[in-house]
Amino acid sequence: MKIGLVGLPKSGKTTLFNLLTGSSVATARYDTGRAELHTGVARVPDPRVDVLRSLFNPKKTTYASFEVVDLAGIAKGERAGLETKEFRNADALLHVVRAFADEALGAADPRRDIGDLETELLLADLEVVERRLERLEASIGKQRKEPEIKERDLLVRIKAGLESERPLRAETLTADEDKLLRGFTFLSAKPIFHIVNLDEKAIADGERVVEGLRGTARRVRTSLGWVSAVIETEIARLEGEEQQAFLADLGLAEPAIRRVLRECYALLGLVSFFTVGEDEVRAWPIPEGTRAQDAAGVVHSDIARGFIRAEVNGYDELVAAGGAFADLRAKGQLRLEGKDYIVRDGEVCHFRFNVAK
Ligand SMILES: Nc1nc2c(ncn2[C@@H]2O[C@H](COP(=O)(O)OP(=O)(O)OP(=O)(O)O)[C@@H](O)[C@H]2O)c(=O)[nH]1
Ligand SMILES: [Mg+2]
Repeated sequence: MKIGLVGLPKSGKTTLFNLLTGSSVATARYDTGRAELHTGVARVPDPRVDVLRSLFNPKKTTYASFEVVDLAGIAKGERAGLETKEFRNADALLHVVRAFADEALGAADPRRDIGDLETELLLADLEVVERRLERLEASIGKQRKEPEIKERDLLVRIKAGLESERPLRAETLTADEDKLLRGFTFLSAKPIFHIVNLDEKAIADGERVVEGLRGTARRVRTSLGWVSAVIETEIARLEGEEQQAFLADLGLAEPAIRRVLRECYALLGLVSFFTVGEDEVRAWPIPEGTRAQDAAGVVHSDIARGFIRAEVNGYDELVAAGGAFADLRAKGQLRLEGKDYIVRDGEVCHFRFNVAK
């Protein structure tokens, strides 16, 4: 799963990209004239993984992750810049909204920028819909084909929504309709997270700023949050007690980027199941509602193919038992589930499988 960073030029996208992925791509106050695309992997902090690690002392610990793609800034009216394959294929958008002061860029206005970006997404989708409708009408004019008529009617409906400024993510669609539209990779259909990039002096105000913007951001599959990217970069450079002291000075319980990572993960519709053992403790990302057999396939395609049963237990029970599976079994807390069982967030799974040689 992949999240795409969007936002006006110089809003702090690359700074945030570095924070999310632990990269160190150069950021610049002034335009370098280069439109670069960066991709990286973000690791999702999960205290449960830390606890499981302390229980099992594995050789290796692996956190859940997702991909991040960072593009050049998109100025108002320049939505052509959104036409990158990597970006069209993103599963969700992370919109970096500048709220820090910068003389060269003028006064910050997060409300305006959120509105402008939403409009660019709507207009980009509207162009696609209009182009497709023209073709469909021409084809239907020659010969009436049922699937084309169905598609036209659906596009006419969503066009009306887009024209009244309703993003596609707010549209109620049947599974069939959803499937029909998927190929278009509509931008306003992607879940979006508007993240306000605050001035370092304003972080005590973070929650208030976000609350003030609630009415602006359309609610469906839309989140709002804040970060102060530059100060977070400083926090990330510190370790242990030094970091704790610095956070305490700022009035933060943890680096804000940790919260952002978890929120991105949730926005992508991902949850984690765990596998544990002496070799590895690992969190595996799966879309919410994934069947046990498909979850097994995330670990290895052979395990999905030869799937017999999943031994499943809750995270809390395992921690309460100090990691002793024998105790869980004795208490009847180790369940055997079939391939259609829906794996839930935080469950520990052990797959039984058999692959014919
Ligand atoms: N004061 C302040 N400056 C910031 C903050 N975040 C980013 N900046 C600065 O803004 C400038 C641009 O940051 P980038 O991360 O390169 O912004 P960008 O959105 O990737 O820019 P483009 O890719 O050129 O559109 C840099 O000089 C950053 O140091 C912040 O939270 N506070
Ligand atoms: Mg950049």
